[in-house]
Amino acid sequence: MFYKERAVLCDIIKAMKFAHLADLHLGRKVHSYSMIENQRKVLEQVVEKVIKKEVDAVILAGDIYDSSVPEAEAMEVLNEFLTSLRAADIEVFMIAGTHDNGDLIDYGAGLLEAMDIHVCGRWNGAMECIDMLDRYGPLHVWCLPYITPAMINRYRKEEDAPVETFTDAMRYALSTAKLDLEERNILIAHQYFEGVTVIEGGPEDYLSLSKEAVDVSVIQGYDYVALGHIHTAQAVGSETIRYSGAPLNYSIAEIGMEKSFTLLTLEEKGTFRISTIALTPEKDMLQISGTFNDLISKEMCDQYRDSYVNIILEETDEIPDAIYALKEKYPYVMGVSYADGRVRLRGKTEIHVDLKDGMLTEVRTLNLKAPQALFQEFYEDRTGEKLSFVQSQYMNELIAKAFGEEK
Ligand SMILES: [Mn+2]
Repeated sequence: MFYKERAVLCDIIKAMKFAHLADLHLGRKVHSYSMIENQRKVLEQVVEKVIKKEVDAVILAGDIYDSSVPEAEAMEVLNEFLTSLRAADIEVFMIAGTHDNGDLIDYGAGLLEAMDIHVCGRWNGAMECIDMLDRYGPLHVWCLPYITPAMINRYRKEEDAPVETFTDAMRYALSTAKLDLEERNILIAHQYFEGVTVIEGGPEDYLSLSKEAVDVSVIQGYDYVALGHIHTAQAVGSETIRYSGAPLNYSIAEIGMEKSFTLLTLEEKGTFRISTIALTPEKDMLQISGTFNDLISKEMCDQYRDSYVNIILEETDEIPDAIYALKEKYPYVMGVSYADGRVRLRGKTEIHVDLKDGMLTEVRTLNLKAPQALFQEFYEDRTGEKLSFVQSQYMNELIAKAFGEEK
């Protein structure tokens, strides 16, 4: 058993107040634009708000970084955030998510622990618990980093059958926590639970999520469950099992959605208060539309130049090189498409697909190659192999279907 046990005599005269955040994705690039300044600013806003709300502890429920090899500036932003929280005497609980490298999150864990920053990057065979105390008695915070069946099996005992599904993995992980149901318990985790709302075309990888689905009924006995992984704030199964959502929008599909963090006050066992605190991004993500001439007008450019914009062109005819002209006016253009949703492929058109976000970001006419030939080249570039006969036949069918009469 690997336990971290510690009694914290924290502010014994009042109820504990937690701010629950997740999915910071520090270092995230959206359509190749760095989000780091926006992230720095939104975390400054979080610090301001948690101080004002007299929060005792901040929970970061995974996906701290966007990458398992975060860039220096992403680490710098996390460092600034943690330092500001500690300067305000706020404790921190932090677990690793799907995007994080657990070993990296665990780096310096012992030193951070001494600073009241509790990190849990790796599954070590049993749930870790940090014990706290307030005027209502003991409060146990259980930390579970993102787990997969393979990670669980690595640590399971000889006599245990290997777990196969994510639900079984979660059930097993939770079984290692010796819960005292008379006392208050918080769980921090980063998994995908069945029944949550995921935005189509949003930041989460839809396909891999469905393989990871966990049945929410495996969670029993916790007074609050602080989840990460799904970027839209929501409760799942019960009011006290919640995703805080990400603090910023990270995809076009999320445009117009409000971002927030969750504020939790735990009083005596069974009594709690939950609210959400809205966050305002320094640089907004917006959708703007108009004719090409509207869009390049001074008024529109002045208004939206500093925002991340998804542009909808209200034109029936194609404007050659529209994206380049628009990129000059709007430095943070995330995508350009036509209002009728059709991709113009008159003649032979080169298509650029930003695969990271799985979205079509550019269409430009170069009178070069047919889509079939372009896909062939793209496939070869990515895999180093040529399409097989069956594969190219399949692609031809798909392309014929997608582009229909304009083929
Ligand atoms: Mn995430």
